[in-house]
Amino acid sequence: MNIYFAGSIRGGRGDGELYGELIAFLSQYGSVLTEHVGNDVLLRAEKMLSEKEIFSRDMGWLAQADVLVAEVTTPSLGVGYELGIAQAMGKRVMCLFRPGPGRDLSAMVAGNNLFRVECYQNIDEACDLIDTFLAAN
Ligand code: 6K6
Repeated sequence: MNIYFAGSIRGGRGDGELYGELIAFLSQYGSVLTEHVGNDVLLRAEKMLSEKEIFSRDMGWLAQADVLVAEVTTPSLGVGYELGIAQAMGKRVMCLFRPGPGRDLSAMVAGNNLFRVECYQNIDEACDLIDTFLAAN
């Protein structure tokens, strides 16, 4: 299975370590095409690429993906764009959101019946939700 993991980069890196843990868990199910999203060392190397190179490579990976798993707690324009494109491409999409004070998930995600949107509080809960989603393949 090819898995595209989406998480905030320029929207804010507050959950960067958590993305790394989710990617490590997802790797049990297949190949995670976007490992750099959860790894600040790999992400630094991305800065060598032009904006156009990043965009076309990521869109190519999204086309190859069987599933998109997005962590949407930190709002990100790039993640929102990837979600819309994944929907247009007919991909299975899961969005993971950690509710908390001052956090309000966009209705364009929360209200989209084509996405599996799940709330969680900790990594163990997130992994259980991923298990259920990917097992129902
Ligand atoms: C590194 C540090 C700052 O910028 C970079 C290089 N940028 C990117 N490298 C790889 N993927 C990217 C980059 N910018 C956006 N993306 C894609 O969009 C990823 O797949 C993320 O899921 C999403 C993040 O979007 P923003 O708007 O939060 O950056």
